[in-house]
Amino acid sequence: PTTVYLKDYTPFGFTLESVHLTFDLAPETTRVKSRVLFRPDLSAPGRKFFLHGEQLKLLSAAIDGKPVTPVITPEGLTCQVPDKPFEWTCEVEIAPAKNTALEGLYMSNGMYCTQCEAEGFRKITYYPDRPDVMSTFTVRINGDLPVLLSNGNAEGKGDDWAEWHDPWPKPSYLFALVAGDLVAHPGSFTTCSGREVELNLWVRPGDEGKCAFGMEALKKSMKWDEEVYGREYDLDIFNIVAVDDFNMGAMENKGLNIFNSSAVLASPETSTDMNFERIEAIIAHEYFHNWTGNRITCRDWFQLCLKEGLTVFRDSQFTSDMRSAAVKRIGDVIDLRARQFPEDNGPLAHPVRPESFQEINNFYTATVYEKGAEVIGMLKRLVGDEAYAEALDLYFARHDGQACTIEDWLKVFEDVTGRDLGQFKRWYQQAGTPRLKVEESWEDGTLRLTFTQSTPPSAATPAPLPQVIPVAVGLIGPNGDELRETEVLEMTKATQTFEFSGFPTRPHASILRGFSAPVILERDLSTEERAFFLAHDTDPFCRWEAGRALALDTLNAMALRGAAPDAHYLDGMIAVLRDDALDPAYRALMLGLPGQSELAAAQAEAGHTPDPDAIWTASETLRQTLATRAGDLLPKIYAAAQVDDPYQPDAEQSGKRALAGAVLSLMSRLDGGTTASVQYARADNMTLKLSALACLLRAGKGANDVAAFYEEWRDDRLVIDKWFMLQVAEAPPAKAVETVKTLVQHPDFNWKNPNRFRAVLGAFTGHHAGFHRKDGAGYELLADWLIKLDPVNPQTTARMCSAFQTWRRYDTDRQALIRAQLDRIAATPGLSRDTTEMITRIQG
Ligand code: DPP
Ligand code: ZN
Repeated sequence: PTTVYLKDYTPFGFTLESVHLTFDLAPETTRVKSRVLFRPDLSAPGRKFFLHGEQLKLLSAAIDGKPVTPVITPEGLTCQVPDKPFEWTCEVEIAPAKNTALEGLYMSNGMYCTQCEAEGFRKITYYPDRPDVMSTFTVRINGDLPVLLSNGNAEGKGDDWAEWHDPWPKPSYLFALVAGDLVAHPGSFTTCSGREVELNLWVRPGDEGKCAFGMEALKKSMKWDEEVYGREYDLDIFNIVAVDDFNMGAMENKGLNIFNSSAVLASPETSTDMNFERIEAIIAHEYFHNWTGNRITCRDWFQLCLKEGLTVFRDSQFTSDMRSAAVKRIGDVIDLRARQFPEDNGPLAHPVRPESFQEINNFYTATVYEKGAEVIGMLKRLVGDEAYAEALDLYFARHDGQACTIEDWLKVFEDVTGRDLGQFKRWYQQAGTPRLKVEESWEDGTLRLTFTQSTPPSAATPAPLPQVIPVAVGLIGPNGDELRETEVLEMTKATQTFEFSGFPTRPHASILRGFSAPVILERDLSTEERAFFLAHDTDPFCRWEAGRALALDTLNAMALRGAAPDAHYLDGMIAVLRDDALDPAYRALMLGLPGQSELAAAQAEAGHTPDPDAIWTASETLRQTLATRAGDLLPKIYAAAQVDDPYQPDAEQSGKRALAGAVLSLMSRLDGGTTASVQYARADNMTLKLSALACLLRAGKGANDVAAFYEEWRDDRLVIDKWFMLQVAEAPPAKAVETVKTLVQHPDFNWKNPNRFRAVLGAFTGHHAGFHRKDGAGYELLADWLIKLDPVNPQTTARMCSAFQTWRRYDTDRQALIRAQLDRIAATPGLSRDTTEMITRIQG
């Protein structure tokens, strides 16, 4: 496979004046005609007329009406073209019904749909399929189907055709087409300048009742982007379509967003509070792309974080405004540590802006998205809110309609603030999570904090240099009072000391408030000191973090040395449980334990070899001990956290249900599931149903309810995904492999559907002790399924390979077992480029 490098970027050498496409839809023989006006850029002498195209049957091609015979390779075609503007026409045939990879034009439940990001358009027709080539599109769809959609505004339609025109120049990855038997949930939005926009959420008949929440989320997003970023919508119509077979969450195609149905359809009976929150965020995310991604796009795919980091940052601001900022921040940190840290500290480590790739689909990663968003958060913290707003205004004004780079992005901040962001740019260029060590000293009324940063070298970044690290620090007195305003220390060197003077007694330093930088903080604190922060820190993140650190320490001591559960942790949690003044959602987060994979990472970081069974046992023991200690307290808190009002998926009610769920899971360890049974029987919403069913399964009592649940919901794909997922997640470690082996025999295990595949195999890779079974049966099972899925859907296969990325953490026996599976996958004849690249990188 060939490797593409950032440094090799060259412009296309032709401008596209316009694009006309005509689709004659048929499942196995769709015809696509294209007519494109090319104008050669005469100042680009080395220009080469190369059009991408894969798996296409070329029927005819012509330049200015004269037939031509291009040279065709598996990647595309080349052709002699004139040194003056010309019209390229061609016709190809494709087979959407045979497209199981779900890239390009494919079919899902009898409906035609597309996914073109990153490089799917080349499976639709021959075209310069690169994000820096932008043009206006006019699309004619011929097909005998009730609904025919494409980007932009509707130009006309008849019984079996429709025409669409998108006036905004766009790259091909934002092209979309949808055709099928769909119904609309309609809505409308009046923009800040008074334009009426028609809104539609298109779904399959039967799903009409699951649209209202998504539609409201869309309107809120449109309003928020006007108010906070000054961004107005720019077409007469905005369509969202729900699709069951989709590799990702959703896609921001201009004026025609396509969503995985799991990321848009919701109702109280079928969706959990977490589903609702995620849907609200994804709708916002895709909508926000209209400006950060579509109006201003990426010059090449190395710049993916330009649109994704910024858009994730924007959607997290939106969620913070709609719900609780503290809860959102903590949730984001949990997610970053669970998904991005392992990537950044293993064989798949890459910079936020990678410098090479073989398959770009493999770089839609937590590093590009979530670390990319963290980098923007740091930038905002460093320059301040006002300068951030000014820089964004300049970014939109200066680059509207362009395909840009990280250099363009940083330049607007430099121009607005006069700062040199040369060193800050390393956040985009260097892989690896910086370790930030802090040492404290106290003398004559002065507290000195000495920070030392170091980033472990990786294949992607063999010699990391010091980065700019904003460290938010607060100082707290012995009673918990704030002694001074939180200050953002700006660390730029490898080692740096900051002084705080004039205190009669030694203050407590609350460090990395709000998780002000995506680093691993190394700080030797006594258990007493952590307990102090857990009780007194006024920064919600640091307070939560203190509890987390206590949990981590005690779990590691239990797993590694057979220690008893730490009293400070238990006392601290009892105090949290009792503290009615705390937001229930926050209390629920406090009660959560670090993930078992996170514990394994922490042990490996400290030079130990993690034992998945010991980690599982320690986690169970600690939960059981906390439940016993809390005892009588639990039913009272559970009762207080009940919601009497009709179900709403808002922050307030969700927070109460989250707390009730956390408490129920403790109670079930004492009452054997009695309370959970009652909750399960009474629940009128999926959040309460699922939290109860999980407790019953853990108590070994859920078999009948699981069977009844299936009968009740067998016609609802999204609920059945949950049914599969829950059984895997709640299986005891020794039974996880067998549970998966049984579930894949189920007639509803449609493994070609990415959601269903992930519900079973994805949940399995998240079951730390089950997946890492000592005899390697888990590794073999996953490898079997990856080998089976790869020829059908390389993208989803490649993504799931990352379950193996942490293999060097474990003992030599497990390493050998995993290595054998990696070798077996790598040796599979015809393995896709996607999976080959992932496995090769993981092998290291
Ligand atoms: N561009 C898409 C998104 O992140 C990727 N599927 O929203
Ligand atoms: Zn995105």
